[in-house]
Amino acid sequence: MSVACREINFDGIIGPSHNYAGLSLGNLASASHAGDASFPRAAALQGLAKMRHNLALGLAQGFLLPLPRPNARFLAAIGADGSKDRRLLAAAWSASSMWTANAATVSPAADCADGRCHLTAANLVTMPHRAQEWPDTVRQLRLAFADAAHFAVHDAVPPCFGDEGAANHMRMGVAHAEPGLEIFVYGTSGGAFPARQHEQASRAVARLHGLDPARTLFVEQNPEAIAAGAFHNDVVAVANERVLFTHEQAFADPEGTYAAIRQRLPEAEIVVVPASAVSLANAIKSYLFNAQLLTLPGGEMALVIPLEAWEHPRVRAWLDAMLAGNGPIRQVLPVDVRQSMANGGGPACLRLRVVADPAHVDPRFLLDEARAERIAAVIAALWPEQIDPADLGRESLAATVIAARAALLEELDLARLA
Ligand code: SUG
Repeated sequence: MSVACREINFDGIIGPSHNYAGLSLGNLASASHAGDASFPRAAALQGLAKMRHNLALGLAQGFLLPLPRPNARFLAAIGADGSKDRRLLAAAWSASSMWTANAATVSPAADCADGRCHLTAANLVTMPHRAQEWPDTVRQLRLAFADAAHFAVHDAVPPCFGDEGAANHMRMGVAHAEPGLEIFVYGTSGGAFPARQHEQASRAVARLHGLDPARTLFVEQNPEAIAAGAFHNDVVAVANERVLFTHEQAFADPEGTYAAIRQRLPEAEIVVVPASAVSLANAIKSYLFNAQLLTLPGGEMALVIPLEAWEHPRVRAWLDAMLAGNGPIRQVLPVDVRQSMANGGGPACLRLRVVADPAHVDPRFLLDEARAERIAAVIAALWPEQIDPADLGRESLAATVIAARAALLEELDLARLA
C-alpha cells in the first residue's frame, strides 16, 4: 500500500427530502420521531459543518451525494404510485443514503490479497426504504473509486443475506496503512427487532475482498443489544487503529471477543464502558458509541460524539473520568447533528471510512474549504426549509427536491449521476 495512504471519511450529504417517517423497526429514534416535521436545510448544513470540523483538524474528508428521490423507479417497480400506501410512498422519499456507514464495507489495500482497496455495496434488504439504495450507491462508488489499479468495487451480495455495510465492520491495527484485523459483527436475533446483518453476508464480503482468514474475525452481536435498540454494531462499539471503544454488552461473548482480538493484535487497547457506569439504554439513547474515533495528525486520538452524548449526565461523568485518566482517547469533540440523530444517525453513521491515497480518488468527491463553501451555498439556497410528513407525495415538493439535487450535481461537475 502506498505510503500516502490515510483514512478518508466520506460523509453523506444530507438530501433535500430528509424527513421523519418512522420507517426503521428497531431504531428507537426513528420510531419516536415518526411524524415530526423535519428541517432538511438545517440538517444538511449540520452534516456539512461536521465535515468542515474534521477537515479543520487536518483530516482527509470526502463526501457522497444524495440519491435520486423521490425514487420513481422504486414506485414503478412495485406497481404503486404511492398515493394509497403512505409507508411505501415515504420509502421512495427517504434520504437514508445520508448514512454512508451503510453504503458499503471497505477493506483497505493492505488487507486484500490483490493489493487493492475493495468496497462491497451493502444490500440493506431488511428495510424497503434502504434496500433501494445500493444500485445508485454502487454507481457513485464506481465513479469515485474508478481507478482499477487501486480499487475494486463489488455489487451487493445476494439479498438472501442481509448486509448493512461498514456499520457492522471494524478494523484494528497498529496504523491505518499497515495490514489490519478486520472484525465483522453479525446478528442472529434481536427479540422483537430484526437482526439486520447476517453472518453469511459478512463471510461473503470477506471472501470477495480476499481477506486473510488469520486476520479476520466474525463476532456475534449481543441479541440483548439489538433488542434494546442497537440495530447496528456501531451504536455500541467503535474501533480505530489499536483501540476498541465498546459497551460491555455489545457482543454476545465479550471476553471471548476481546481475547480473540488480543491474540491477533497484541497491541490492542480495549476501552470497555461498564453497564454500571452507562446502561445499555443510556448508551443507545445518547449514541455515545456512534462516534468517530479519529487519529489526529499529531498522533493523539479524539472521539467526535453527538451533542446528545455530551449533554447526558451519566455519559458526561464517564467521559470526564476517562479524560482525567490515562487512556488512549485524549480528546472528546461534541458536534451538532441533531437532525440526523432524530432518525438514529449519529456522527459515525454519517461517514464511510476508506483508507487510501487521496490522489487515487476522483477529486470531485474530496472536500476542501472552497468546495464546502460552494456546497453550503447550494444547500442554503435550494434545500427545503421544512418538510411535514403530509407533504410527501406533493408534486411541488418533488420538483423542489429534484431541482435541488440536480443543482448540487451540476455545481460539483457530477451531473452524470443524475
Ligand atoms: O437504517 N434510519 C437509519 C439510520 C442508520 C444509522 N446508521 C448506522 N448506525 N450506521 C436506519 O435505521 C430512519 C428513516 C425514517 O424513519 O424516516 C432510518 O432509516
